[in-house]
Parts: sequence; structure tokens; C-alpha cells
Amino acid sequence: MDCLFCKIINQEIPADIVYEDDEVLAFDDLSPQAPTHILIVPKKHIATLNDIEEDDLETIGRLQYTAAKLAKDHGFAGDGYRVVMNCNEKGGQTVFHLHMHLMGGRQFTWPAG
Ligand code: D5M
Repeated sequence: MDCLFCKIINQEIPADIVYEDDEVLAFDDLSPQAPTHILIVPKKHIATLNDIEEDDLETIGRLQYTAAKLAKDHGFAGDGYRVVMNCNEKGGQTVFHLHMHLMGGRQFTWPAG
């Protein structure tokens, strides 16, 4: 399968990995939009939010749990941070392997652009 994030998971292309367990991998975003910008992905290939199945719910919860854990580890959990999942073209998704953006270390505004 020609999927960029599957290739990172399978160590076919490099990434700065910051966390890994049986179900999820987290690595630095190549194009950071904040002082800390980490992508958290399920190891199972799921293309978009629309493709999540009931069997995936534990994994999806683990993405969120990992985001909060990494925010604490990086020391900005108390100050606050932004978690984003873009879905399909109008949602701004460019890589079609489900991923959660964890961004921290600056002030965020709302609404997002
Ligand atoms: O976010 C896709 C994100 O993936 C975007 O912030 C850039 C990032 N990206 C693209 N290629 C790489 C590699 N090779 N390593 C790390 N990060 C990468 P989206 O929500 O789909 O727009």
C-alpha cells in the first residue's frame, strides 16, 4: 500500500519518533505549526475519520490518551494545547492515514482557519 505513514510505521522512511506502543506511533511533524507539533497515528491503516469501525474504538481512545500523555511529558498540559484531526479535502487532510495533530507551546486562536 502506498501510504506515507504506513511507511513510517514500517520503518521504510525515517521519522523522529517520540512514542510507540502496540497500537499507536507518534512522531514529529515535518512541517511544524507550533513549537511542539507531533502526529499520533494508529498502526492500523485507517484512511480517514469516516473509516473508523467499532473495533477501532479502543485504538482511537489510545490516540487521545497518548496526546494528553505527550502534552504532560512536554510540560504544556496545564497551559493548554491544540488537538486536531482533519478529515478529507475540505477539512484540510493531505495524508490519508488517520492522524491526530498535537500542537503546543504557543497561544492558539479560534475559529481555526
Ligand atoms: O496533515 C498531514 C501532516 O503530515 C502535515 O502537517 C505534514 C505532515 N507530514 C507530511 N509528510 C511527513 C513526514 N514524512 N514526516 C512527518 N510529517 C509529515 P493533514 O492533517 O493531512 O493536513
